[in-house]
Amino acid sequence: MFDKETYIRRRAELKKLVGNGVIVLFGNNESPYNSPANCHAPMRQDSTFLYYFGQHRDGLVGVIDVDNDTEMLYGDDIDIEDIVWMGFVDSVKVLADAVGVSITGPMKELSHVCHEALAKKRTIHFLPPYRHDTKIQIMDLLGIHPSQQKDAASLPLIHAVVKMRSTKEEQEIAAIDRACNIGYEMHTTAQRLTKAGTTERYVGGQVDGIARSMAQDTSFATIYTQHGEIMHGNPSDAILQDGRLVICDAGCELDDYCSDHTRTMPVNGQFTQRQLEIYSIVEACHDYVLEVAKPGVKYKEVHFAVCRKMAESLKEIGLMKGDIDEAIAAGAHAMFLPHGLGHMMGMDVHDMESIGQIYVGFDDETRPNLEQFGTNCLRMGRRLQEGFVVTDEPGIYFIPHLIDEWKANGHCKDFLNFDMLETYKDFGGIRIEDDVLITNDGCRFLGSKRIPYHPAEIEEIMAGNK
Ligand SMILES: [Mn+2]
Repeated sequence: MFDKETYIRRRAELKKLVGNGVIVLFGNNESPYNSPANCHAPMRQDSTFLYYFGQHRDGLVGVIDVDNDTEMLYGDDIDIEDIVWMGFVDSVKVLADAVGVSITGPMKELSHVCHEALAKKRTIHFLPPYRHDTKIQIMDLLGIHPSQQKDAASLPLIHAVVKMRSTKEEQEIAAIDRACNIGYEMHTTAQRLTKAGTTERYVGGQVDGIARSMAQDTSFATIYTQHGEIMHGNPSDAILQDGRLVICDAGCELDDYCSDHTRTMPVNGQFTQRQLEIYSIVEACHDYVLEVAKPGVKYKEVHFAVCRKMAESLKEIGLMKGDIDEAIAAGAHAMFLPHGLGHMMGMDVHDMESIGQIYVGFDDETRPNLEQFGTNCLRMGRRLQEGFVVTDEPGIYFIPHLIDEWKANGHCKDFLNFDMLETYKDFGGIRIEDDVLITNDGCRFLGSKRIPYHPAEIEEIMAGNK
């Protein structure tokens, strides 16, 4: 949590941007796992609530009355039974004071505030909810059915929050740098434990353990799999096999900020020539982003510059053919790279995704392409600005079902060598991912420690894995 002034300043700025009405920001509640008392731990607070109200306790709602220039924090104080089971928790008044809010009240007062505002036909701004308990809360408070809440969410509030959270403050960048250094510990642990005979689940669990012991938690469900061609392949009971590649895509949350890195390594610690050939293309694409990403450039353009570079290299080794510009226009590269180059990152690993990707990654000038396979997965397309944090995560995957489907219907047959693709069906996939800060004249990787990703470095750190 930052100092009181941070939250006071942010709420003042939000008031200016939204202009009028009543802003209601819902904190999260505990999330039951398999019974009301057995909840996911640690509790995950809503990021936007944290951004403006800083407090981690469950059951809080922040209200900013723009017209009357007042700010309130609502929540019920805990009772002695809660204290017996969970220990003492500061009163809502104390929590509010720590973030510069002077008016507090129990939850029933919030419903009076909402009903009064509704009766006076004032605008009540809220963000699209993503948890079902919050949807019920909004229905009770504002009378809007959950199926209509996404459409009823406030566009002025959405735009204001996205504008503010997209540009990271110095103290936020410092937090992400620290989170990335824990990411270094997570990934080098995976690199040291990966060897034939152990299981995906074992290594994945150790990686999670680092996040939980050195940070708050993982920032998403860890991906650690020999089936790198499955984008979100979580660890299974599969035994690591000599000769295969394994992808590790994992990050942590530390001081409420995320890391998100991916590394790909050979199970036995030594790349084969065939693996190295594909790996070197992904590595060059990953590094190329450092040369082209800077303020004023659209991230969509960076994505396509990477796709072009990748396609040229794939043509050199015979997997692609024909005119590269035509191949990219037809979407042939999505056979290998079916996702976007990256996404915003910050308090959420896919920053602000719950608010709506269309508002986070796109704007009036840069619209998404929802028609073309692969291109429709871009999460970030708009012009970069100083202070943005995005991921740089190119990959090359060989997805057997996709190869079969495109081969059967002849999709992009002028640009793909299906006979050669047939021989790569057992290859898996490769992705390399780092987190990038856009600076005033270019960009830099976040985190002071680089997780090994050049082939010689990976082979070196894995040399002792016996
Ligand atoms: Mn990512």
